[in-house]
Amino acid sequence: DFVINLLKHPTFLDMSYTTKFIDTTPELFDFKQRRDRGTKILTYIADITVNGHPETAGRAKPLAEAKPPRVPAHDGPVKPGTRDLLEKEGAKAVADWMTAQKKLLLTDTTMRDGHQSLLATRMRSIDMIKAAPAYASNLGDLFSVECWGGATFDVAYRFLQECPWQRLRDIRAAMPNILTQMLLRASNGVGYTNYPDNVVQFFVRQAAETGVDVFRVFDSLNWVENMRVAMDAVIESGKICEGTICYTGDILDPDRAKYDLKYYIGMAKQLEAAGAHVLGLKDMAGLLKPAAARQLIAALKDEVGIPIHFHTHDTSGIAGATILAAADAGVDAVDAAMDAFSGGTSQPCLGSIVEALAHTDRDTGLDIHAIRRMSNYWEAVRHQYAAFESGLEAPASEVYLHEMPGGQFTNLKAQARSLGLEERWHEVAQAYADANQIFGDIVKVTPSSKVVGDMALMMVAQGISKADVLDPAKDVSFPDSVIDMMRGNLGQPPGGWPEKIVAKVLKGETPSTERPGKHLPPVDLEKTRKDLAEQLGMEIDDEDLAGYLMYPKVFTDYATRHETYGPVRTLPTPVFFYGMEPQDEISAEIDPGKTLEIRYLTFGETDDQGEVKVYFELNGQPRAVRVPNRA
Ligand code: BTN
Ligand code: 3PY
Ligand code: ZN
Repeated sequence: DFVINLLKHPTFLDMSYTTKFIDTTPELFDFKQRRDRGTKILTYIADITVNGHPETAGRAKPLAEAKPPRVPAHDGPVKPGTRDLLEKEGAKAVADWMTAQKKLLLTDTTMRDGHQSLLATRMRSIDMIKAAPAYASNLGDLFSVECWGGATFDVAYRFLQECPWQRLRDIRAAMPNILTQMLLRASNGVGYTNYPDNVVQFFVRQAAETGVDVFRVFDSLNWVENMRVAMDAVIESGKICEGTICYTGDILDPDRAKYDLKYYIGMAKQLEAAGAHVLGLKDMAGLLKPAAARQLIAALKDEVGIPIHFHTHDTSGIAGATILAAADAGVDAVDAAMDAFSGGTSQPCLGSIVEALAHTDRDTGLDIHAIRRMSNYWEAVRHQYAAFESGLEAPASEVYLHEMPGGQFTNLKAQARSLGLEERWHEVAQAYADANQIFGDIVKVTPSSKVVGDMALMMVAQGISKADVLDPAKDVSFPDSVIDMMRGNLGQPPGGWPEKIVAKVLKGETPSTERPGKHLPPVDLEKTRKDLAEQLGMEIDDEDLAGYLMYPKVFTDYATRHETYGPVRTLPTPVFFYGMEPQDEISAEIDPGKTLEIRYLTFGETDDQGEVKVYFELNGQPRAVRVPNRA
């Protein structure tokens, strides 16, 4: 390629060529377009093998004797499931069917919240797509599989170098009978900020088309006004709209009267009136206690006509009891994670819920053997991600103090570590609770939880107390995310933002109290597509465009790296994170039916350019690639 570029170059053609020319004309090396995918993938493996993966450096390693994940046998027939009902009879029919079931319905969250809450969202698509056919054959009685949205979207592009849309499309194709489910942050899409209405609509339409069946839609301040655009878009797409309440506080505690039973019933009615097919109850931190669940679920069942789907986290260790209380009180569906991805900051244990309800009138009807076999697969998968374990070592009642979402917990702990505050974690927890009170006691879930986390870290790092923050005479410089939230850019919490803190943060600037999307001008989608296509020199389809609209820089960085490294999503997880050992051989299916057989041989000396030559066999042919030695 280099030679061809050189020969075709005008300078060479007109004979003004000198050797210096090669050094001063970097575009000669611009043969990315022409490099085949095999070479690109070898370049990636070579780089990781020589230099290591930056994200696993210095972290725990999978045990050498760990067994590779084996997908359970799945040669039985794929029985019609909830997805078939949606396709044939529509969203309302699914909701009515849910209400009519005596059994407790179950959603498996392993492919989304499970790994988001335990492994910093790092599970790769290949590990999910391999499992999907076994779900289709063996676990066709699940209500749904949560496998998309939340933090998984940007982590896929940003850290895993893969396309989240392709993940969704492949899971959908391999698991045609079970509803796929996503978590959508309403006007915040799958990002951390409010987007213009037409961006939210475009994103929802595309997600529905690529393969999402159930959209769990929530707002990070429980502001229904800010959920309508997303909810309407879901309803219009024909998919299932799960309008969702985020649970915070404690309905049994008279000191937390802001979020009492009346508050939740009021919100549930608003969501039902807004057209939700299902009512989601999202307890993102795991704060709903068993006795409170009994009251809340019973009251909601009395007051709304749509089925209720409950989601919680087991940070406290007591979430299983809450699930059973909710089941007793008549909840229609609950979320759980496969055993190996359950507990702690994740969801409670799916297999144990199935066992606990067996032979009762809420018997789930799920096959416990199939669950155990599936969980054995997930157990082996989890071992491959040892570098991302960030463990809560034991249940923690401290969650009732700080109220951090399970999905944020490990992330905030990592941020605290990077600021040198890991030893002071309990102070961070207290500061998080204080920051919540400073903002008037708000719902804390992405993105509002991130703002509270930023504030808490700032307070601990700088030794600033809640009293300091509230003292008008004391100068405090606030994190940007706090300023943004006080401006009204995430929306309004119940009762509005406390005036004093708004005045202090904004120094007299007037905040907005209107729906942020009302004032964001629509994005010119076709112009954006055209500009991006020019910038990247590639075609931009609707999925790419939707990804770019959510995360412009994350998307363009991904696309640029993709040009260099190719379809690395097809690599086995250990190779993706650790490279290969001499004589290792792997296969990577880069297209259906097109498989690369890759054997790694060795690498050479580092040359005076700081590069090493790395030797492989690709489909039996010797191949070498050069990569920089940064090790
Ligand atoms: C929350 O803030 O409530 C959830 C946060 C989840 C953040 C994920 S974790 C990995 C990745 N890295 C980030 O900085 N954000 C996402
Ligand atoms: C997310 O938005 O990613 C969450 O998991 C919130 O709980
Ligand atoms: Zn969750």
